[in-house]
Amino acid sequence: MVHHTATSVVTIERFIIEQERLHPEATGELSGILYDLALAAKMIANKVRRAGLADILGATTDANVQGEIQQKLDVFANETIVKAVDHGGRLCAMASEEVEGIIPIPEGFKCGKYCLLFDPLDGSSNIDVNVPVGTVFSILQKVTRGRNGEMEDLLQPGRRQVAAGYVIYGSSTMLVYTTGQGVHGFTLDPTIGEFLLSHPKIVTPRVGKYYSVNESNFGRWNRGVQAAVRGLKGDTPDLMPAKNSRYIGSLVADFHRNLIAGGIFLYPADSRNPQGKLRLLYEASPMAFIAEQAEGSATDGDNRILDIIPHHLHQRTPLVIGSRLDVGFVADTVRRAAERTSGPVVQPAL
Ligand code: FDP
Repeated sequence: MVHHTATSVVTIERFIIEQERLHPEATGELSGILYDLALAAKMIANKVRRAGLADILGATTDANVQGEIQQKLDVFANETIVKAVDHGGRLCAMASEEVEGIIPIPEGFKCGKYCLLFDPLDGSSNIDVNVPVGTVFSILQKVTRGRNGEMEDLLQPGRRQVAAGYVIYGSSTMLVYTTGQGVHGFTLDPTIGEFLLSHPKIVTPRVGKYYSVNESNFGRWNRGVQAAVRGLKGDTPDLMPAKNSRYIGSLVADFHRNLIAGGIFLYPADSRNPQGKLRLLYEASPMAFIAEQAEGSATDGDNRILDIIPHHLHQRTPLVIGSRLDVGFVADTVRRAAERTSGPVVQPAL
């Protein structure tokens, strides 16, 4: 990694170029996708910031593929990202949380060797109330041989990601990403329109201050999850010191806070959401890559998130993610409870 002095101003462009130089075999295609995403992020940030002023709020008539009401800003964010990346000749297929099937590269444009999966505006139920929202992205390398990317290219386990990141549209706009060389965060300086390196080499604390979970689901969780959350609140102080609670209900914001300050985010399965609520490919997998690169971890309770083999684009998964020892505590507690009710479980705890 290139070392910068505390006073040097490093734009995201310069940082990406410097990282690319560390890989003589790099063709610059991945860097190109990251630039394009940074541009899309600036355009979305601009719109999100004016959301309360412009007449853009309110639901469109389409219900998206998840059956939720789609906000107009989701549609804008989705189109902005597709238009920013579809013509660059670097991608062969895309998939979005807002779109049911594969988003192909339009005829007439070159196809490249990467696939992009993204959640254009996560936490969108929060837009109306001025709570941070985010964009999440994941980049995979194509494995099939034809011109166009196929489902097989998109349905790869998270450990094959070549890059992942998110943008948080909060009190400031930040872009945080990894290409497998640590996690780096950039803050948008709105006066010059550039993302500047503000958080090089983010390492999340091994034990966090916070736990983040929607506790209104408590009565719908299994006993193991209930015991784990009680433990996070201080029920088993010899195993886990009590934590403070923070829950925004916007994954990117909850994850980002815990990444920096240390903490654990959980969205377990419950009786209403037996597979959990969050999407494996657009949310859990990219966040898990970032968490692991920051020395944290991510599990569905039994399996490392990055090892789960996806079967369909919009698959959901339970998610426990964040500081390594906290995630281990939850996985152990859930596993012990499962053993008590149904005999030993084969998967090792994290
Ligand atoms: P939202 O429904 O607002 O789009 O992925 C969906 C998500 O937000 C996440 O951002 C967030 O972490 C979670 O759902 C919140 O769900 P609950 O409202 O059930 O807590």
